[in-house]
Amino acid sequence: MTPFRGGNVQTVRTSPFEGQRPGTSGLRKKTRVFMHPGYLENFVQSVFDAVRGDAGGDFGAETLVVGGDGRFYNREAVQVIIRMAAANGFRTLLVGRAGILSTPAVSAVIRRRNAFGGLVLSASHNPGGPDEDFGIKYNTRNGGPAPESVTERVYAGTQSITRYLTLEHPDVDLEREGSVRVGETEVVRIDPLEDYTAVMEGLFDFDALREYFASGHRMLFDAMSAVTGPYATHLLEGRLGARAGTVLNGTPLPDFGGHHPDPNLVYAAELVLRMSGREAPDFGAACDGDGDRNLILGRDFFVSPGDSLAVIAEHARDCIPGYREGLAGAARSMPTSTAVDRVAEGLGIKCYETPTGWKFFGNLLDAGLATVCGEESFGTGSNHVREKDGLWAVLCWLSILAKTGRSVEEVVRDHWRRFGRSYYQRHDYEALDAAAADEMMSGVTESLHGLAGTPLAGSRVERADEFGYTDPVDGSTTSRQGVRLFLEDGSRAVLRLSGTGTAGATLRVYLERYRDDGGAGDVEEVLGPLTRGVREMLRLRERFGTDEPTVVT
Ligand code: G16
Repeated sequence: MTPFRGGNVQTVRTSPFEGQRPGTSGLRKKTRVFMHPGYLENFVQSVFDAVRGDAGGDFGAETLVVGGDGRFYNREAVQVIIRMAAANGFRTLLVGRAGILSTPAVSAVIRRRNAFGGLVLSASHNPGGPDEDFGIKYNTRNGGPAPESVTERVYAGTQSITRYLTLEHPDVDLEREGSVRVGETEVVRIDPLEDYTAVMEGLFDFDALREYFASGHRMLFDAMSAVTGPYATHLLEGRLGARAGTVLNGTPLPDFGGHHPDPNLVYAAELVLRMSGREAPDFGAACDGDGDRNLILGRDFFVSPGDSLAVIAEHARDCIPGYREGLAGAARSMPTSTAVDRVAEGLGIKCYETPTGWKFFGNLLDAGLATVCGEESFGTGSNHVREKDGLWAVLCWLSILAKTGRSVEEVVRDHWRRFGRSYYQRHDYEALDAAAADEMMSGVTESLHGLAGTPLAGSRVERADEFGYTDPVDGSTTSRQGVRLFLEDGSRAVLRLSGTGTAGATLRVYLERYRDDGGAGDVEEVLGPLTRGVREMLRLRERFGTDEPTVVT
């Protein structure tokens, strides 16, 4: 088999690097690790080798999509990939102009243009820069992140790689749109906004949203100096007529302006401040580095991701034309609040519970079992693409506000009155000593069988287990996806180690307590006993010197 065409293909000898196993969402490392000669090349070649069989042994009829969130090293990585994709024999390469494509836009391009797959260059919400983070992820033909069966093949490849293929070719000018030839491959630099905008137009009533802004409503959208800047400016200010200045930090910068492009209450503090007070706009939102996460705010009001998912599911059919047929089902990751479960029950549809990682929604969406899905990590999406989609969530909320005539806070309070409220928080303990964190998790896991009946947080543990998942579509199984403690009073605590960090270990503690009280309680108070109980049980202060989390969301 000779999978490559073209005359000047070079076969470069290489040897494996440690630690190229993709995590929750692709390979994420410090940028300097990626800049090490051969590091990116080894991974990309391992992806191509892992999926060449799915193309019938030859990429000669296939299209690959490439784009990233514009962070430091994005452009250089795109040039490396162009040469390697050409050497590996792809017929066509679709590259976002300036190397830019948001993560949901990559998914939209793959699906609309019937591509074989795509490479997304991003470390998502992690900071960017030479001393910060970089990442790469492979998406398959359905537009979604590769399932574990593929990522494990990629990893195996990285462990035995001996060569990668590239071409001698000067850098392609990424600033222009249009076609150029690299070897025998046609490289097409596309408008990063076109496919994504078309997908949004197919779902939302742009006239109704224009009317919302025309009638004087104001919003602020914080692009966090990351990839959604151009998308939001085009859609919100350009197409929907939101006033100029609606989009804050709208120019993608290689270091995100030195900020952490993670749309939560800590890192989007500037937006949170501007959304406070009686003069604040009606609606506030932010997206992360690569545009798949979202933060939703009202005036002096934060919508937790679990509530946002539940509210979108509740109103989709009545407020958004793309869902007027109703939802086939809903899905959430296991640690996500159970608020959406109650909406699903009310709608008479099924709600699936998956492991953390958007890739686990792919089969449910492909099989038509779920229409909307979401995660506590500020991710919401639907079957329109196979990634979570930050601006989609923003347009969902705008549609709900426009159609109901209610404020963000009113919409959420109505929801709590109808369904009750899942009081919810996630506590992150970042940059812990990895060995100590592993030891703690192993200890907890070993003690699970003896926990039932023990007192915790003024209640008692009813049952404790480690979450495992069997995919209802292909029967694949995934184990060790987090420890769950269910209390007799209906509260729940979940513990897991993050799969997206790049330094040490990050412990995530997810706390939830459901109350059918109209939502009037204070979240800190309602969760206080559970918070203290879990910290004591884990002996966090003793192990790590503090039991105060780095970030609370
Ligand atoms: C990724 C995944 C999400 C996951 C999140 C957090 O998001 O796509 O599915 O919920 O990481 O994962 P962890 O808790 O393992 O750190 P993103 O936005 O970083 O691509």
